[in-house]
Amino acid sequence: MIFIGEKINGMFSSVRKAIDERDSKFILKLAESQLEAGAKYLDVNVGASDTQEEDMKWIVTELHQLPEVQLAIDTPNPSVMETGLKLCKNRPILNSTSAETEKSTNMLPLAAKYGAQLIALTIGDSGIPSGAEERVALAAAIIAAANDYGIKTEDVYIDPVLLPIRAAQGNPLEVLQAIPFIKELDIPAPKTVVGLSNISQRCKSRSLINRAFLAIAIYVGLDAAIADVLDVELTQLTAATKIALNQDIYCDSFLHGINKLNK
Ligand code: THG
Repeated sequence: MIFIGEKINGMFSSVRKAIDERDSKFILKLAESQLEAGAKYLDVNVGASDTQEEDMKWIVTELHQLPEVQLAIDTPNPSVMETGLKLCKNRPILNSTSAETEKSTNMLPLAAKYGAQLIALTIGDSGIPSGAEERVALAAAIIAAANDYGIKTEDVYIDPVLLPIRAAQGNPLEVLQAIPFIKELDIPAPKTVVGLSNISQRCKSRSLINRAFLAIAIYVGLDAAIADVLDVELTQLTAATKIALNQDIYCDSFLHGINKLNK
């Protein structure tokens, strides 16, 4: 499982405050703790304020105090996106484009120009589809469009749009059913990703819902998750799930680790 740490997001009031106050110490600590907890990439979303361009410039520059850091620049604004991508020293991820005409026209050239990997949502000009089949069809269209810009299929992460279970009870199952078909669309396969914490927004027992979904998603072939990597049991669950699926032939040491944790 490729983890993309979700915490550098203006949606969190503490992060919003740190961005406004240019508190680089807070941001760097949050970045480092996510990397230590197993994040390969950090999602960076400064929100949609009047200062978003300057905010993106500041935060991406500060995050490079960690020289190896790999960022997923998360904004719907093409100009803010370019500002972020331009400052990335290590290969970035563009988060996100979609199958919407305007999104592909604006975002795909940026991914190509900066050699970025791509997260693409299965949203079309008529919105977010309700079913798995339409998600797969939109994923196919996205891959074809990305390939036209010279972006390789294996550099595309298809995001089948996980919604809060409170708002759309049938959504998670449609997402799970779409994943294996998306993986079949090309050889080599595209990758798949979800915004995991979306599912439990405005729910109690959030981490439990996140974990339950992730275990099943691993079974159907999910490659990556934008997730709360500071939830230790969530990241441990990926190893435990691999054991359950017989995907880890050297599981003894991990089982031993679990025993220790449970003491
Ligand atoms: N797909 C892609 N990118 C994404 C998402 C996605 N980026 C953003 C989001 N979804 C994934 N990241 C988060 C980050 C935080 C939360 C959910 C998803 C979250 N935040 C708390 C809340 O809303 O309750 C904030 C609470 C607080 O203020 O402290 O749950 O799907 N490609």
